[in-house]
Amino acid sequence: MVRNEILTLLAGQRGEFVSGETISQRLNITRAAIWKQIQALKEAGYEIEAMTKNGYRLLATPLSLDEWAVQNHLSTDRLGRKIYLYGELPSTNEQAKDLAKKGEEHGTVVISRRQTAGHGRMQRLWESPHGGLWMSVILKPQLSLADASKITLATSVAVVDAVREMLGLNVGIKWPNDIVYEGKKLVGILAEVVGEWTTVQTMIVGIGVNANIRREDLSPELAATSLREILEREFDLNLLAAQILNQLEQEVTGLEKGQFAFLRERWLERAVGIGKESVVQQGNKKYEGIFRGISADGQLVLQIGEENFSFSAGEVRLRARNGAYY
Ligand code: BT5
Repeated sequence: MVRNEILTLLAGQRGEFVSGETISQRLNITRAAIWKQIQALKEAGYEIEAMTKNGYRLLATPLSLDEWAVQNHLSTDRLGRKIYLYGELPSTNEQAKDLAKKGEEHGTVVISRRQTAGHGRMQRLWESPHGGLWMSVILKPQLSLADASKITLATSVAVVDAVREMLGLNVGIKWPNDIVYEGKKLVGILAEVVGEWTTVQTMIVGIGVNANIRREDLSPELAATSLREILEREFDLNLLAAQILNQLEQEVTGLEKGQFAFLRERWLERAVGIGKESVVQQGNKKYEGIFRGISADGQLVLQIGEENFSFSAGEVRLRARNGAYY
Protein backbone atom coordinates (compact mmCIF):
# COMPACT_ATOMS: atom_id res chain seq x y z
CA MET A 1 0.00 0.00 0.00
CA VAL A 2 1.46 3.37 -1.08
CA ARG A 3 0.15 5.04 2.04
CA ASN A 4 2.07 2.67 4.30
CA GLU A 5 5.19 2.92 2.17
CA ILE A 6 5.13 6.72 2.55
CA LEU A 7 4.79 6.31 6.31
CA THR A 8 7.68 3.85 6.44
CA LEU A 9 9.86 6.25 4.46
CA LEU A 10 9.01 9.19 6.72
CA ALA A 11 9.36 7.15 9.92
CA GLY A 12 12.78 5.95 8.74
CA GLN A 13 13.96 9.58 8.85
CA ARG A 14 12.95 9.97 12.51
CA GLY A 15 11.43 13.43 12.37
CA GLU A 16 13.67 14.77 9.60
CA PHE A 17 12.30 16.04 6.30
CA VAL A 18 12.05 13.78 3.26
CA SER A 19 11.79 15.62 -0.04
CA GLY A 20 8.85 15.14 -2.34
CA GLU A 21 11.31 14.19 -5.03
CA THR A 22 12.80 11.35 -2.97
CA ILE A 23 9.36 9.95 -2.18
CA SER A 24 8.32 10.31 -5.79
CA GLN A 25 11.40 8.45 -7.06
CA ARG A 26 11.42 5.72 -4.45
CA LEU A 27 7.73 4.89 -4.78
CA ASN A 28 7.34 5.80 -8.41
CA ILE A 29 4.38 8.12 -7.89
CA THR A 30 3.66 11.73 -8.87
CA ARG A 31 4.04 14.69 -6.51
CA ALA A 32 0.29 15.25 -6.72
CA ALA A 33 -0.36 11.67 -5.65
CA ILE A 34 1.96 12.12 -2.66
CA TRP A 35 0.16 15.29 -1.62
CA LYS A 36 -3.18 13.46 -1.76
CA GLN A 37 -1.86 10.62 0.37
CA ILE A 38 -0.46 13.07 2.91
CA GLN A 39 -3.86 14.77 3.21
CA ALA A 40 -5.50 11.40 3.85
CA LEU A 41 -2.87 10.54 6.47
CA LYS A 42 -3.49 13.84 8.25
CA GLU A 43 -7.18 13.05 8.32
CA ALA A 44 -6.33 9.67 9.87
CA GLY A 45 -4.59 11.50 12.71
CA TYR A 46 -0.96 11.54 11.56
CA GLU A 47 0.80 14.83 12.22
CA ILE A 48 2.85 15.58 9.13
CA GLU A 49 4.55 18.87 8.45
CA ALA A 50 4.74 19.88 4.78
CA MET A 51 7.20 22.53 3.58
CA THR A 52 7.54 23.48 -0.05
CA LYS A 53 11.34 23.63 0.13
CA ASN A 54 12.08 20.65 2.39
CA GLY A 55 9.30 18.17 1.78
CA TYR A 56 7.49 16.25 4.49
CA ARG A 57 8.25 15.09 8.00
CA LEU A 58 6.38 12.89 10.42
CA LEU A 59 5.83 14.56 13.79
CA ALA A 60 3.37 12.22 15.49
CA THR A 61 1.37 9.07 14.89
CA PRO A 62 -2.33 8.86 15.89
CA LEU A 63 -3.61 7.54 19.20
CA SER A 64 -6.56 5.96 17.44
CA LEU A 65 -6.25 2.62 15.69
CA ASP A 66 -4.28 2.39 12.48
CA GLU A 67 -2.83 -0.74 10.92
CA TRP A 68 0.57 0.76 10.04
CA ALA A 69 0.92 2.31 13.49
CA VAL A 70 0.29 -1.05 15.20
CA GLN A 71 2.85 -2.78 12.97
CA ASN A 72 5.37 0.00 13.58
CA HIS A 73 5.60 -1.17 17.20
CA LEU A 74 5.69 -4.93 16.59
CA SER A 75 8.66 -7.11 17.41
CA THR A 76 6.92 -10.38 16.46
CA ASP A 77 7.71 -12.92 13.76
CA ARG A 78 4.13 -13.89 12.92
CA LEU A 79 1.55 -12.21 15.15
CA GLY A 80 0.10 -9.04 13.64
CA ARG A 81 2.11 -9.23 10.43
CA LYS A 82 -1.25 -9.19 8.70
CA ILE A 83 -3.97 -6.99 10.20
CA TYR A 84 -7.55 -6.49 9.09
CA LEU A 85 -8.86 -3.24 10.58
CA TYR A 86 -12.58 -2.42 10.38
CA GLY A 87 -14.65 0.57 11.43
CA GLU A 88 -17.47 -1.64 12.62
CA LEU A 89 -18.12 -5.38 12.81
CA PRO A 90 -20.62 -7.58 14.62
CA SER A 91 -17.72 -9.40 16.32
CA THR A 92 -13.98 -9.67 15.63
CA ASN A 93 -14.01 -13.29 16.86
CA GLU A 94 -16.68 -14.21 14.31
CA GLN A 95 -14.84 -12.38 11.53
CA ALA A 96 -11.58 -14.09 12.50
CA LYS A 97 -13.36 -17.48 12.44
CA ASP A 98 -14.60 -16.81 8.90
CA LEU A 99 -11.15 -15.72 7.78
CA ALA A 100 -9.53 -18.76 9.43
CA LYS A 101 -11.95 -21.06 7.63
CA LYS A 102 -10.88 -19.42 4.37
CA GLY A 103 -7.28 -20.29 5.17
CA GLU A 104 -5.84 -17.20 6.88
CA GLU A 105 -2.50 -17.91 8.48
CA HIS A 106 -1.30 -18.20 12.05
CA GLY A 107 -0.90 -14.72 13.53
CA THR A 108 -3.44 -12.84 11.41
CA VAL A 109 -5.21 -10.18 13.48
CA VAL A 110 -8.69 -8.70 13.20
CA ILE A 111 -9.43 -5.37 14.91
CA SER A 112 -12.61 -3.34 14.85
CA ARG A 113 -13.13 0.18 16.18
CA ARG A 114 -16.58 -0.85 17.34
CA GLN A 115 -18.54 -4.10 17.65
CA THR A 116 -22.29 -4.37 17.37
CA ALA A 117 -22.54 -7.97 18.61
CA GLY A 118 -19.35 -8.59 20.60
CA HIS A 119 -19.74 -11.61 22.83
CA GLY A 120 -18.26 -13.32 25.84
CA ARG A 121 -18.59 -16.89 27.06
CA MET A 122 -21.92 -18.65 26.48
CA GLN A 123 -22.94 -15.88 24.05
CA ARG A 124 -23.11 -13.25 26.79
CA LEU A 125 -23.06 -9.75 25.33
CA TRP A 126 -19.78 -7.85 25.38
CA GLU A 127 -20.28 -4.09 25.20
CA SER A 128 -17.87 -2.68 22.62
CA PRO A 129 -18.23 1.08 22.05
CA HIS A 130 -15.85 3.23 20.01
CA GLY A 131 -12.48 3.83 21.72
CA GLY A 132 -11.95 0.28 22.98
CA LEU A 133 -9.48 -2.27 21.68
CA TRP A 134 -11.53 -5.13 20.23
CA MET A 135 -9.07 -7.56 18.73
CA SER A 136 -8.93 -11.21 17.70
CA VAL A 137 -5.88 -13.25 16.78
CA ILE A 138 -5.92 -16.38 14.62
CA LEU A 139 -3.62 -18.98 16.17
CA LYS A 140 -2.57 -22.33 14.75
CA PRO A 141 -0.35 -23.41 17.60
CA GLN A 142 1.62 -26.63 17.77
CA LEU A 143 -0.32 -27.84 20.79
CA SER A 144 -2.54 -30.73 21.83
CA LEU A 145 -6.16 -29.83 22.53
CA ALA A 146 -5.51 -30.16 26.28
CA ASP A 147 -2.68 -27.63 26.04
CA ALA A 148 -4.65 -25.37 23.71
CA SER A 149 -7.03 -24.70 26.60
CA LYS A 150 -4.10 -23.01 28.35
CA ILE A 151 -4.04 -20.27 25.70
CA THR A 152 -6.46 -18.24 27.85
CA LEU A 153 -3.98 -18.37 30.73
CA ALA A 154 -1.15 -17.36 28.39
CA THR A 155 -3.20 -14.48 26.98
CA SER A 156 -4.06 -13.24 30.47
CA VAL A 157 -0.38 -13.07 31.42
CA ALA A 158 0.44 -11.36 28.10
CA VAL A 159 -2.22 -8.67 28.58
CA VAL A 160 -1.29 -8.01 32.22
CA ASP A 161 2.37 -7.59 31.29
CA ALA A 162 1.57 -5.30 28.36
CA VAL A 163 -0.65 -3.05 30.50
CA ARG A 164 1.74 -3.02 33.45
CA GLU A 165 4.80 -2.26 31.32
CA MET A 166 3.19 0.33 29.11
CA LEU A 167 0.98 2.13 31.61
CA GLY A 168 2.40 1.13 34.98
CA LEU A 169 -0.96 -0.01 36.32
CA ASN A 170 -1.24 -2.80 38.83
CA VAL A 171 -3.83 -4.91 37.01
CA GLY A 172 -4.44 -8.54 37.95
CA ILE A 173 -5.98 -11.71 36.54
CA LYS A 174 -9.39 -12.83 37.76
CA TRP A 175 -9.85 -16.51 36.88
CA PRO A 176 -10.60 -17.66 34.27
CA ASN A 177 -10.59 -14.89 31.69
CA ASP A 178 -10.81 -11.39 33.15
CA ILE A 179 -8.24 -8.72 33.81
CA VAL A 180 -9.32 -6.48 36.66
CA TYR A 181 -8.22 -3.25 38.29
CA GLU A 182 -9.20 -2.59 41.89
CA GLY A 183 -12.01 -5.11 41.66
CA LYS A 184 -13.44 -3.86 38.38
CA LYS A 185 -13.30 -5.61 35.02
CA LEU A 186 -11.03 -3.96 32.48
CA VAL A 187 -10.43 -6.73 29.94
CA GLY A 188 -12.31 -9.85 28.82
CA ILE A 189 -10.63 -12.70 26.96
CA LEU A 190 -12.42 -15.31 24.85
CA ALA A 191 -10.52 -18.21 23.25
CA GLU A 192 -12.52 -20.36 20.86
CA VAL A 193 -11.57 -23.44 18.87
CA VAL A 194 -12.48 -23.41 15.18
CA GLY A 195 -13.83 -26.73 13.84
CA GLU A 196 -12.34 -30.05 14.95
CA TRP A 197 -9.02 -29.69 16.74
CA THR A 198 -7.67 -32.93 15.30
CA THR A 199 -7.92 -31.70 11.72
CA VAL A 200 -7.57 -27.91 11.66
CA GLN A 201 -5.90 -27.04 14.96
CA THR A 202 -7.03 -23.44 14.81
CA MET A 203 -8.17 -21.13 17.54
CA ILE A 204 -9.30 -17.57 17.85
CA VAL A 205 -8.22 -15.51 20.81
CA GLY A 206 -10.46 -12.51 21.35
CA ILE A 207 -9.26 -9.70 23.58
CA GLY A 208 -11.56 -6.86 24.60
CA VAL A 209 -9.90 -3.95 26.41
CA ASN A 210 -11.91 -1.07 27.82
CA ALA A 211 -9.25 1.33 26.65
CA ASN A 212 -10.01 4.91 25.54
CA ILE A 213 -13.69 4.72 26.45
CA ARG A 214 -15.51 6.76 29.03
CA ARG A 215 -17.12 4.83 31.85
CA GLU A 216 -20.46 6.39 30.86
CA ASP A 217 -20.25 4.57 27.54
CA LEU A 218 -20.71 1.24 29.36
CA SER A 219 -23.85 0.15 31.20
CA PRO A 220 -23.88 1.49 34.77
CA GLU A 221 -24.70 -1.90 36.31
CA LEU A 222 -21.44 -3.52 35.14
CA ALA A 223 -18.57 -3.85 37.64
CA ALA A 224 -16.35 -2.36 34.95
CA THR A 225 -13.74 0.31 34.44
CA SER A 226 -11.67 1.65 31.54
CA LEU A 227 -8.06 2.70 31.12
CA ARG A 228 -9.23 6.19 30.23
CA GLU A 229 -11.16 6.41 33.47
CA ILE A 230 -8.19 5.19 35.50
CA LEU A 231 -5.54 7.29 33.73
CA GLU A 232 -7.75 10.33 33.14
CA ARG A 233 -6.30 10.65 29.65
CA GLU A 234 -6.27 8.92 26.29
CA PHE A 235 -3.24 6.94 25.19
CA ASP A 236 -1.87 5.20 22.08
CA LEU A 237 -4.12 2.25 21.22
CA ASN A 238 -1.70 1.11 18.53
CA LEU A 239 1.12 0.73 21.01
CA LEU A 240 -1.15 -1.21 23.36
CA ALA A 241 -2.26 -3.57 20.59
CA ALA A 242 1.34 -4.14 19.51
CA GLN A 243 2.61 -4.72 23.06
CA ILE A 244 -0.12 -7.30 23.66
CA LEU A 245 0.80 -9.09 20.42
CA ASN A 246 4.52 -8.95 21.27
CA GLN A 247 3.88 -10.53 24.68
CA LEU A 248 1.36 -13.03 23.34
CA GLU A 249 3.73 -14.40 20.73
CA GLN A 250 6.31 -15.11 23.43
CA GLU A 251 3.72 -16.81 25.63
CA VAL A 252 2.43 -19.01 22.80
CA THR A 253 5.99 -19.99 21.85
CA GLY A 254 6.66 -20.85 25.50
CA LEU A 255 3.60 -23.12 25.61
CA GLU A 256 4.64 -24.79 22.38
CA LYS A 257 7.98 -25.56 23.99
CA GLY A 258 6.13 -27.21 26.88
CA GLN A 259 6.88 -24.51 29.45
CA PHE A 260 3.53 -24.68 31.23
CA ALA A 261 5.08 -24.82 34.70
CA PHE A 262 6.73 -21.45 34.04
CA LEU A 263 3.50 -19.97 32.67
CA ARG A 264 1.57 -21.28 35.69
CA GLU A 265 4.04 -19.69 38.08
CA ARG A 266 3.70 -16.30 36.41
CA TRP A 267 -0.07 -16.66 36.17
CA LEU A 268 -0.23 -17.30 39.94
CA GLU A 269 1.92 -14.23 40.62
CA ARG A 270 -0.53 -12.06 38.68
CA ALA A 271 -3.80 -13.59 39.87
CA VAL A 272 -6.18 -11.93 42.34
CA GLY A 273 -8.07 -13.71 45.09
CA ILE A 274 -5.65 -16.53 45.86
CA GLY A 275 -5.96 -17.62 49.47
CA LYS A 276 -9.29 -15.76 49.83
CA GLU A 277 -12.66 -17.11 50.81
CA SER A 278 -14.48 -17.78 47.57
CA VAL A 279 -17.58 -19.25 46.02
CA VAL A 280 -17.54 -21.46 42.96
CA GLN A 281 -20.84 -21.80 41.20
CA GLN A 282 -21.38 -24.78 38.92
CA GLY A 283 -24.87 -24.76 37.47
CA ASN A 284 -27.17 -24.59 40.48
CA LYS A 285 -24.55 -25.87 42.88
CA LYS A 286 -22.44 -23.58 45.04
CA TYR A 287 -19.18 -24.56 46.69
CA GLU A 288 -17.58 -22.43 49.39
CA GLY A 289 -13.90 -22.62 50.18
CA ILE A 290 -10.51 -21.03 49.74
CA PHE A 291 -9.30 -20.24 46.21
CA ARG A 292 -5.94 -21.99 45.81
CA GLY A 293 -5.09 -21.03 42.23
CA ILE A 294 -4.71 -23.41 39.30
CA SER A 295 -3.54 -26.99 39.07
CA ALA A 296 -0.70 -28.36 36.94
CA ASP A 297 -3.22 -28.92 34.15
CA GLY A 298 -4.80 -25.45 34.35
CA GLN A 299 -7.96 -26.17 36.36
CA LEU A 300 -9.25 -23.99 39.18
CA VAL A 301 -8.44 -25.36 42.64
CA LEU A 302 -10.79 -24.74 45.57
CA GLN A 303 -9.93 -25.96 49.04
CA ILE A 304 -13.03 -27.14 50.89
CA GLY A 305 -12.26 -28.17 54.44
CA GLU A 306 -8.99 -30.04 54.21
CA GLU A 307 -9.45 -31.21 50.63
CA ASN A 308 -8.68 -29.63 47.24
CA PHE A 309 -11.21 -29.81 44.41
CA SER A 310 -10.59 -28.94 40.73
CA PHE A 311 -13.00 -27.29 38.30
CA SER A 312 -12.56 -26.63 34.58
CA ALA A 313 -13.16 -23.13 33.21
CA GLY A 314 -16.11 -23.78 30.92
CA GLU A 315 -18.65 -24.61 33.55
CA VAL A 316 -18.06 -22.50 36.65
CA ARG A 317 -18.04 -18.96 38.04
CA LEU A 318 -15.67 -17.81 40.74
CA ARG A 319 -16.71 -15.09 43.16
CA ALA A 320 -15.31 -13.57 46.30
CA ARG A 321 -17.47 -14.71 49.18
CA ASN A 322 -18.85 -11.25 49.85
CA GLY A 323 -18.99 -9.66 46.40
CA ALA A 324 -18.55 -10.05 42.68
CA TYR A 325 -14.79 -9.44 42.55
CA TYR A 326 -11.81 -9.40 44.84
C1 BT5 B 1 -15.61 -12.22 28.55
O1 BT5 B 1 -16.73 -13.01 28.61
O2 BT5 B 1 -15.18 -11.55 29.41
C2 BT5 B 1 -14.91 -12.28 27.17
C3 BT5 B 1 -15.13 -11.03 26.38
C4 BT5 B 1 -14.36 -11.07 25.09
C5 BT5 B 1 -14.61 -9.86 24.24
C6 BT5 B 1 -13.73 -9.84 23.03
S1 BT5 B 1 -13.75 -8.31 22.20
C7 BT5 B 1 -12.96 -8.96 20.83
C8 BT5 B 1 -13.56 -10.33 20.63
N1 BT5 B 1 -14.75 -10.31 19.82
C9 BT5 B 1 -15.82 -10.78 20.51
O3 BT5 B 1 -16.99 -10.87 20.05
N2 BT5 B 1 -15.45 -11.11 21.75
C10 BT5 B 1 -14.04 -10.88 21.96
P1 BT5 B 1 -17.51 -13.36 29.96
O4 BT5 B 1 -16.53 -13.85 30.98
O5 BT5 B 1 -18.58 -14.26 29.52
O6 BT5 B 1 -18.07 -12.00 30.48
C11 BT5 B 1 -19.16 -11.36 29.87
C12 BT5 B 1 -19.78 -10.44 30.89
O7 BT5 B 1 -18.96 -9.30 31.12
C13 BT5 B 1 -21.12 -9.87 30.46
O8 BT5 B 1 -22.16 -10.75 30.76
C14 BT5 B 1 -21.21 -8.56 31.27
O9 BT5 B 1 -21.62 -8.82 32.58
C15 BT5 B 1 -19.76 -8.13 31.36
N3 BT5 B 1 -19.41 -7.11 30.34
C16 BT5 B 1 -19.95 -6.92 29.11
N4 BT5 B 1 -19.29 -5.95 28.44
C17 BT5 B 1 -18.33 -5.50 29.27
C18 BT5 B 1 -17.30 -4.51 29.16
N5 BT5 B 1 -17.10 -3.81 28.04
N6 BT5 B 1 -16.50 -4.33 30.24
C19 BT5 B 1 -16.64 -5.04 31.37
N7 BT5 B 1 -17.59 -5.98 31.54
C20 BT5 B 1 -18.40 -6.23 30.49
